[in-house]
Amino acid sequence: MAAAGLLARRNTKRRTMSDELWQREVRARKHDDDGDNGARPPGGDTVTQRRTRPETRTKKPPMYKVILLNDDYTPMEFVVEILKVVFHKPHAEATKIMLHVHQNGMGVAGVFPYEVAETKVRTVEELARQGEFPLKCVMEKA
Ligand code: TYC
Repeated sequence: MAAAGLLARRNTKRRTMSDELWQREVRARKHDDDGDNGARPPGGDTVTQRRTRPETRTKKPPMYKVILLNDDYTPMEFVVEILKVVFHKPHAEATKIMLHVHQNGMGVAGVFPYEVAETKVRTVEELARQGEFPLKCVMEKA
């Protein structure tokens, strides 16, 4: 009870409107609690207004990492070419990623929405197949 009293007093102190205005607002809301913010068509019928905010933001698609795997047979130059052609990496970055994969066993070539990632994986494996190299590529949720 004492705590409620304290809270009530604090709330009173926080009011920015004058008491007179505050009471007027409270009275107005009592008579207009139908959620339509006071909207009244000329004919006297009540209209309902949507209370929820319309969905304006579009959800971002889930992203997938395309990961290159190391092997002992695919030539370094071939992997660099793959990174340049399929992943649009500049030469220096392609070389850096290839060396990372060579030294660490795997490395991220890029991050894409699901279907783009899937197409990249297929393209890499098709080019590797044509070159008769065992280069492998997988995708994983980012
Ligand atoms: N390890 C390979 C070699 O020494 C090069 C290589 C790098 C292969 C990256 C695959 O994803 C790879 N020729």
